[in-house]
Amino acid sequence: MAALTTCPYCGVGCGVKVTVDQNPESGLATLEGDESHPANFGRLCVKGSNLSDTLVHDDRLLAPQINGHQVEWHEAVDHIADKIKQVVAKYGPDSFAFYLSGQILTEDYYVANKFAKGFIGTANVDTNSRLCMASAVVGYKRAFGSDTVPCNYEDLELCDLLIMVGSNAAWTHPILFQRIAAAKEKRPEMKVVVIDPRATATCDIADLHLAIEPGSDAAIFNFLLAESERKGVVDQTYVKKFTKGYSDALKQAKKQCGSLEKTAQYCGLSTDDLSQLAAWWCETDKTISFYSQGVNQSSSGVDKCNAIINCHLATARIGKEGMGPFSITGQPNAMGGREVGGLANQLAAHMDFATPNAIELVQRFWQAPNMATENGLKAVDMFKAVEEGKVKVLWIMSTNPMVSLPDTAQVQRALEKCEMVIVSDCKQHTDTTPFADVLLPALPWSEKDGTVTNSERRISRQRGLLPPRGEAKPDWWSICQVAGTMGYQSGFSYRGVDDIFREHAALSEFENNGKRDFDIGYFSDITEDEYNQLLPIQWPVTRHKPHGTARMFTDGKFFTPDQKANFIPIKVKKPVTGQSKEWPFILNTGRVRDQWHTMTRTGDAAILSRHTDQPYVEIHPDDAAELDIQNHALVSVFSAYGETRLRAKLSTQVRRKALFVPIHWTKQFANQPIVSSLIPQVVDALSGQPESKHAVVNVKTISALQYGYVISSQLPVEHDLVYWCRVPTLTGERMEFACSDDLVAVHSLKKVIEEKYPNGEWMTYENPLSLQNRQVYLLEDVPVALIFIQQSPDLPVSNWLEEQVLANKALTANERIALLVGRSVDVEDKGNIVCSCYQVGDKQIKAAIEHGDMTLEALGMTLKCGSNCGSCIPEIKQLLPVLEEI
Ligand SMILES: Nc1nc2c(c(=O)[nH]1)N[C@H]1C(S)=C(S)[C@@H](COP(=O)(O)OP(=O)(O)OC[C@H]3O[C@@H](n4cnc5c(=O)[nH]c(N)nc54)[C@H](O)[C@@H]3O)O[C@H]1N2
Ligand SMILES: Nc1nc2c(c(=O)[nH]1)N[C@H]1C(S)=C(S)[C@@H](COP(=O)(O)OP(=O)(O)OC[C@H]3O[C@@H](n4cnc5c(=O)[nH]c(N)nc54)[C@H](O)[C@@H]3O)O[C@H]1N2
Ligand code: SF4
Ligand SMILES: [Mo]
Repeated sequence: MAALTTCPYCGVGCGVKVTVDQNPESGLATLEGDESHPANFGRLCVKGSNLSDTLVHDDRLLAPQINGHQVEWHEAVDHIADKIKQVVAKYGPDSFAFYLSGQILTEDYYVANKFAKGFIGTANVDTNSRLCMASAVVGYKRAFGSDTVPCNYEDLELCDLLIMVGSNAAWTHPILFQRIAAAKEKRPEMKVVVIDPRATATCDIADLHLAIEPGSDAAIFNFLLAESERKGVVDQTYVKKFTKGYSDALKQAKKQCGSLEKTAQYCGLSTDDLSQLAAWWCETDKTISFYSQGVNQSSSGVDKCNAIINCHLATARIGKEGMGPFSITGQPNAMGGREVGGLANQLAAHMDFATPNAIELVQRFWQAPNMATENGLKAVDMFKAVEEGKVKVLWIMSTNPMVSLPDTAQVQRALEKCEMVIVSDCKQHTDTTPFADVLLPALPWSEKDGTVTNSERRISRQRGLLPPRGEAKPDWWSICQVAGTMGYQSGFSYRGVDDIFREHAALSEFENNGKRDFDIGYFSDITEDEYNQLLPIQWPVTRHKPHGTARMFTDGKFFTPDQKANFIPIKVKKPVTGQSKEWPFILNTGRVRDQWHTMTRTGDAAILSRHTDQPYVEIHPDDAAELDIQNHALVSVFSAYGETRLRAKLSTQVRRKALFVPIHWTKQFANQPIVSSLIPQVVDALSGQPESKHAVVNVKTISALQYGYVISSQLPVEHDLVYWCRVPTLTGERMEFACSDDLVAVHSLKKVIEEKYPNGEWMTYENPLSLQNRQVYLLEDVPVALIFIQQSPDLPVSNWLEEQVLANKALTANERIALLVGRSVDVEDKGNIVCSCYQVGDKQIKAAIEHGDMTLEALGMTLKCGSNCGSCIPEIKQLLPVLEEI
């Protein structure tokens, strides 16, 4: 029977319909979009469609471990409980800290927050959401008095002007992007503006792309505020009745950004483009500003958010259909974390330590013996305190800080110094697990059970569909075990996940009476069955509003003491680090289409690796020419904090003197790919969010004597290589490498292969002209390894070649020759995969275009590309006009 659940990737929160295989151990039999879910109405993007391939099976962490030795749960729990008791007695409650994640479920979050803030007595509960939406939270709270997303997804379809600021939604929130694209296709008069220093796939639907100077967003919105006043589009009645602080904000905006020319110059834009945006802004009532990490991950992220919100308050474009300032969240449950208050500067259920009577109220509700009374440490400060020896026990849950926090060298020092690092994860090997003293096995998606909240405040169920493997347990359960062992059984003896949800709902309603926006009191007495049947619903869900709430602030009342929204005067600031002769490049970081974060789930799926197979740095061709960097060359991108080794990708999509590096690759996949190692721990003073989109760096080529790859099963890297990178294939992997010696590394690789597959034979082919060398290792005529080497870095890669190795098929004489020369005569070379769903490559698309398929629809008919999830449509469209000119 089909069961409904929610996608565990991005904050769109799409509904997924699955059937479980007859033998549940083997996974899911079918997986498709849930037509009844209001986020996606049945559609899934490429990551969602491939969820079955990314169930965590390989390298699963299946039992608790202490110092690398497998133990029983009760031993691990006793060990942790003893240590927490000991450090709290000796150094006080703040010697303990949780570092959580927007990917745990609301119920996990609730229990962690309660345990730390009510029972241990510390507010050192922070999360990777600090790196993600902390600035957006503070922006909303400063303006509205509460962390409330006013709009919903439908508004994105109803608006007439959509300003996408620092968002590459085409790749990061694909289903929402497709809803927007479909709305625009229906109503071409709807305008879309993209503000991003890079030209991205999102620009595909843009009427205007403003490739701004990095970090200059606030100036644009200050200018729009000044312009709104000049053009008379400020709603003076609304401003007077429902807001305060307008004139100060306007004064400040005019002071720095009153002039079109000066603002355009500051933002690196043409006056025509900026005035076009201002004209559309002034004439369009139904406007949404949709913002993401290009806004949040900045040393002035909160100010950027408030510069945007100011404009919406001034024009009363909030609380109505098709308008509002819309911060889109990244993770599947960053919103749930915000709701329970799982951040160091929140208390619980949208109450802060500074909220009058809140500490006493929560203490009474929890019956808590040791209430925390003030803010705890935010992520970056938390890791500093760990390094300083102030935090002695750190419990990391569902996040990979050795990859995602800025200045990973500092993170490593902190983890090495810490007396006890506990890591709860589903994987045995991540970049963080080697630093754990205690490893706790958690349930991944499909096994874990609970609720998540998406970007439009919609609570949905993630359901436990498959049986838990090994000794893995829910995260909430492990916390309750530790709390119980420390003597707090009464607060943590939940019978099941529904019990936790009811308590969470009851706290949201407790002595609330409309004072707090977050209220799901309607659920405080639902039964287990009702919880299991819960349909997606937008909070608040109260006894007066049992069907949820589509939009907030419809009555102009806010959650500040006088119910008026605040304008905030915004002083425009540049990013903290500036370019210099030593550090001439600005480094920007972000996501690629088919990978998720640190690749612990998507990294092993061959299909998802074909779109972008290895870590790269995007550099403008003119900058590359000056530095003599060729496309696909190996380069070192380095800063005062660290070094990465990447492939160069020449592209005019980045500005001059700007680089872009994806965040995903880790030491599990390449030798030195971690972009966060280059980024200083510069944070926004108000939100503590790191400036992850901005560092100053330099770049140079790396030279090697030999470049090549080996296709086989996973091989250990035993030799010192200048570069290596693992790319999963359908039957094993391709490991690309570069070495600085003349073939010593290749000999050592061959030895590893011979040891792994004894009694095989090598066939070798050397092309005397190109000096390319290809060696195939056969075991009873079946190729089990293939090594290719040449003296230049731009390696010819072919999916066909990869599919022949370990295919369990003996080769004919002709096939042997084809393999040695590296290509089959009768199999088409697809080129780089563009459409992951149907595995259609750019060479196939270009050929079809040459044969007359000049539209997306025609290509879809011929090759099927773009006709399933649609995530690749922007890229297919990019191929179209280029070839039309031929
Ligand atoms: N495929 C995929 N999708 C994901 C994720 C993933 O890992 N993979 N992760 C999810 C998560 S947790 C998050 S938070 C979201 C993030 O979603 P997004 O914020 O859309 O993604 P990013 O690529 O981090 O950054 C967005 C854009 O900000 C731009 N930018 C950089 N500096 C500036 C600036 O100063 N001003 C402006 N206006 N723009 C700037 C970058 O060039 C980039 O194109 O994605 C979610 N979705
Ligand atoms: N330079 C730079 N740095 C960035 C960003 C950027 O744009 N640029 N973006 C930032 C943002 S927005 C984000 S959200 C972060 C993301 O960064 P991380 O949170 O570090 O990335 P993930 O790979 O999602 O880590 C999740 C970990 O939890 C494990 N896991 C999955 N499910 C569960 C579960 O249910 N329970 C437990 N216990 N473990 C589980 C996974 O195996 C994985 O190891 O990166 C941030 N860092
Ligand atoms: S857009 Fe894709 S990744 Fe995001 S929730 Fe939907 S299916 Fe999952
Ligand atoms: Mo995020």
